[in-house]
Amino acid sequence: MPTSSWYLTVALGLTILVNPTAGRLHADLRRPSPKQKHDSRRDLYQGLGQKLHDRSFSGAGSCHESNFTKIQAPKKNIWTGLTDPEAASVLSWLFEQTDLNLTLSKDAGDWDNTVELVELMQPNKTNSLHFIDHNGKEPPRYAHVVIDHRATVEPYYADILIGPLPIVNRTTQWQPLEYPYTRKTQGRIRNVDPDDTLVYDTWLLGISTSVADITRDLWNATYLGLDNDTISLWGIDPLSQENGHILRWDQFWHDTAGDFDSSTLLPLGLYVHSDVTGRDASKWKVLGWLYNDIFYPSTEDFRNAFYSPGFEKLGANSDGEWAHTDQRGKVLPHDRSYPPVSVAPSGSRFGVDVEQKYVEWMDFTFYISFSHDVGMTLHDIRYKGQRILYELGLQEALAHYAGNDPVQSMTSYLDSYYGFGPYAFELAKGYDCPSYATYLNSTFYEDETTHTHIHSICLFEYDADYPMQRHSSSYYVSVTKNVYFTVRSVSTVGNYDYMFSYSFYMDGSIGVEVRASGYIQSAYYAHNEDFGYHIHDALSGSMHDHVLNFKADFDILGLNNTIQLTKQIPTTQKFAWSNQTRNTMKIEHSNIKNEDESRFNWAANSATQVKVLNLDETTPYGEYRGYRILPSTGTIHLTVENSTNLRNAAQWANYDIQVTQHHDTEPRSAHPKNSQDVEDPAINFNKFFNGENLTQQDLVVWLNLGMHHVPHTGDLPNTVFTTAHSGVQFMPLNYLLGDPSRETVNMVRVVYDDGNVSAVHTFGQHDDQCTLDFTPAESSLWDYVGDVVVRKFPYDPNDPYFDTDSIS
Ligand SMILES: *[C@@H]1O[C@H](CO)[C@@H](O)[C@H](O)[C@H]1NC(C)=O
Ligand SMILES: *[C@@H]1O[C@H](CO)[C@@H](O)[C@H](O)[C@H]1NC(C)=O
Ligand SMILES: *[C@@H]1O[C@H](CO)[C@@H](O)[C@H](O)[C@H]1NC(C)=O
Ligand SMILES: *[C@@H]1O[C@H](CO)[C@@H](O)[C@H](O)[C@H]1NC(C)=O
Ligand SMILES: *[C@@H]1O[C@H](CO)[C@@H](O)[C@H](O)[C@H]1NC(C)=O
Ligand SMILES: *[C@@H]1O[C@H](CO)[C@@H](O)[C@H](O)[C@H]1NC(C)=O
Ligand SMILES: *[C@@H]1O[C@H](CO)[C@@H](O)[C@H](O)[C@H]1NC(C)=O
Ligand SMILES: *[C@@H]1O[C@H](CO)[C@@H](O)[C@H](O)[C@H]1NC(C)=O
Ligand SMILES: *[C@@H]1O[C@H](CO)[C@@H](O)[C@H](O)[C@H]1NC(C)=O
Ligand SMILES: *[C@@H]1O[C@H](CO)[C@@H](O)[C@H](O)[C@H]1NC(C)=O
Ligand SMILES: *[C@@H]1O[C@H](CO)[C@@H](O)[C@H](O)[C@H]1NC(C)=O
Ligand SMILES: *[C@@H]1O[C@H](CO)[C@@H](O)[C@H](O)[C@H]1NC(C)=O
Ligand SMILES: [Cu+2]
Repeated sequence: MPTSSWYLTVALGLTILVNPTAGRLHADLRRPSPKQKHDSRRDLYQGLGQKLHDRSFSGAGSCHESNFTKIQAPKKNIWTGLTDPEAASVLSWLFEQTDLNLTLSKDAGDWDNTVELVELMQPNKTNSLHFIDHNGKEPPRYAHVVIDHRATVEPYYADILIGPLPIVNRTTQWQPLEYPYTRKTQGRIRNVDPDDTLVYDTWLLGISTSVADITRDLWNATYLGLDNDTISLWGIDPLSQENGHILRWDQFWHDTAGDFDSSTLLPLGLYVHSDVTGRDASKWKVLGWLYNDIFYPSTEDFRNAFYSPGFEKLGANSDGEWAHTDQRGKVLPHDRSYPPVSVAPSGSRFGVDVEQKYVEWMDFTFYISFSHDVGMTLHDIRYKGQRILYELGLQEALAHYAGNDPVQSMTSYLDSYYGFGPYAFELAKGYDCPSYATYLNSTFYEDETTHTHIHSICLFEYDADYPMQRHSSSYYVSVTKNVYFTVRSVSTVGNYDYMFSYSFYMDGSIGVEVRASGYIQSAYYAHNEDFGYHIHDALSGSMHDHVLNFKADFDILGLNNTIQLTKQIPTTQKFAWSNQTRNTMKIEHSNIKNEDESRFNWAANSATQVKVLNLDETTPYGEYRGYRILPSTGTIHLTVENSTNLRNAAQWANYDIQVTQHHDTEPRSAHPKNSQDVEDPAINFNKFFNGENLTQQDLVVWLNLGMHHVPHTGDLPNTVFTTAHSGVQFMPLNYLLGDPSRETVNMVRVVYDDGNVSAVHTFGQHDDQCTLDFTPAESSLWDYVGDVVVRKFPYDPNDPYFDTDSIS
């Protein structure tokens, strides 16, 4: 752990890059300019920019990394979670309801009812706008509770609502939560996989024990439930639902042999099929085996074939350095020296209300919420005081695999089932985000406790490695720094790490990006060259599509918005000034009128601009004001048509862009339990499209990010964020009368003549000099922690941390 510090003298102002290995860096960057009259801020659009707050950020005059400025949110954050006492009161009330017949999670077995989730029900937009825009009263608060009903032969999940809060013992009642779902079933969704972990384990152990002689022969390994087992048996999740049957396909995998999470790289190519319909395990059946692309309808058939002459035994995938992420190979030139790092010499240049999770950076403001299913969501995103987006956040992430083997072919993870909230762990300072970033905690509910993931959301400014503007001429050069602001969280759902970044720019644009890293789920390489590359001994980089759906509820200068498409098209026409026809191009505008035409893809050759406009708001030149949506780093929709795995569970995945009229009854494009009933899921996104008017209406744009992932040797040991990324941008289009980034002082104009500089305009940037104490970030990683668990039932408000022994 490095302990030394570097001191450097810098001019106050921005986040700057320093190279600590360069030792002391004396930075006398700016010559005083003759006159600095150019720093008056003015709004580019009359009447647009009511300032929300007087910005008096700390940091001026001092030179040290410091915390954000503490500010007070203009309104309460009505989207953030329940308070500790609220959650505790809901739980204690729930356990008093005899009709729910609940058992504490820690005491519960497979045949008990448990509380799976207690969370704030996000308020309806209609009610919220009343509060945030019209000084109306705060929307009523309800708790959304999910009960896992397993004390029955037909297990199901029940979404229920409890409220309004606070709980009043005599009058509070629970009601089924039904209105956000397209399928009306009293909030009930069947549970095809009722968490009978022990029962399933016993079942799989029985199977693997029955072929222990074969696994020993093939791999010198057995799965017998002993400490020295070196293989395991697992497969598709959730289980397959066919004609009323619940079916498993499982494969043998080598266990990791080292300290790394490499098991998804170690498939062994022997698959077993079983029917596990119903909760009576004595009725379950093995339906067959698959090895080397040959199907054997029974264990006996497989055994007979295995011991017959000529049976072909295939190779194995085994753990090793190739599957481990630590440094290996020769150290590259200069690589042991400290690489450049970014520091914030004036401290953080933004304001945060930590309690309300409200953030203010330059002319942007927004609220943050965090939920079990989808992790971080941003709310009421405003620019220059005007809302741009009511809500921006992840809805669901799909990883749809394919292959000639049943485990790959039948795998389509819908990750909100596991939740992005529980897997958003602490960020590694100096690696996931700059060390000077502001870190916020996130909390989520599990087993009558609230878990806190410390420092799992980060906020930071960064100076891009390219300026946002420049121009040089024979007599001056003008250049503007590209300083942007990012809010980020990372969720590791199983083998994969998704990094979500929302970025805000000086030109008024907003970026949404997702990156993927972690271990791929690989396949055994046997006769499957059509479904992936051969990447190691007997390993296929199993092809799959990642599709991540985002909700972007735009409100451009009010609720009434219209989607206009502006197409660039080739044309042949004559003009007044010539009798010759000319082959050239022009633009053509069209509006999306209704939901019958509102599902589409990015045009080939990027020929079509997609814009959210307010047709009642024009510039003085008569152009509609709005924001454009554009892909920034490649986006996709699902390759598979009418997926056999998904049926109706992810109909949002089929197009790049889909637009609907906003309804309080359609807050989400997916339900986390859609995988439990793929034919008739709780939310079938197709049902959102019923021809409704989209002209000057409250619109929601549903956007897909993602990538077609065909892992290659470069995905070993881990997929890398550099290329596994996807993003969209929202940019002001005819929204203001000019580029708002002219307001920043972090620009320079150097005036010269014949090679002689006559003026350096720095527009009132700090010219102070100071010494920065830079301590490498690694030291703080010794403080890295996991969950902090607060028990809510039984609840003791005076001793909220008594359960700290369960810090994991
Ligand atoms: C920021 O605040 C935290 C606690 O409020 C404190 O521990 C930390 O030292 C502060 N960091 C800086 C750089 O001021
Ligand atoms: C409801 O009433 C019961 C019995 O009077 C009491 O023990 C409990 O604390 C009350 N619950 C709440 C949430 O007020
Ligand atoms: C309540 O749940 C228990 C298991 O926790 C079960 O044995 C019992 O039958 C259930 N009672 C009712 C009325 O469903
Ligand atoms: C089989 O596995 C055992 C236990 O892991 C090991 O001691 C032995 O060397 C292995 N045999 C072969 C042939 O690899
Ligand atoms: C695994 O452990 C069991 C029980 O302790 C023992 O009988 C067996 O020999 C061990 N197998 C190997 C390969 O070490
Ligand atoms: C995060 O949680 C830790 C531990 O509970 C607490 O000390 C810290 O103040 C929290 N930070 C924020 C920003 O809420
Ligand atoms: C939005 O349009 C509706 C009619 O569809 C109209 O009643 C309402 O006044 C409009 N709102 C604004 C802010 O213009
Ligand atoms: C086009 O042709 C007509 C007829 O020859 C001629 O009168 C006219 O001037 C021409 N126009 C131009 C722009 O050349
Ligand atoms: C999707 O596939 C199923 C099963 O083959 C079929 O019944 C259904 O009609 C298909 N739907 C569409 C829209 O093609
Ligand atoms: C939210 O909107 C739905 C659909 O209009 C309605 O059923 C529900 O009662 C509303 N909830 C509240 C708290 O107003
Ligand atoms: C759609 O709504 C707009 C705004 O309210 C209205 O002007 C237009 O007539 C409506 N279109 C149809 C087809 O009803
Ligand atoms: C630029 O500076 C040089 C060297 O001092 C001088 O000779 C030259 O005249 C200057 N040119 C102008 C345009 O001032
Ligand atoms: Cu992938």
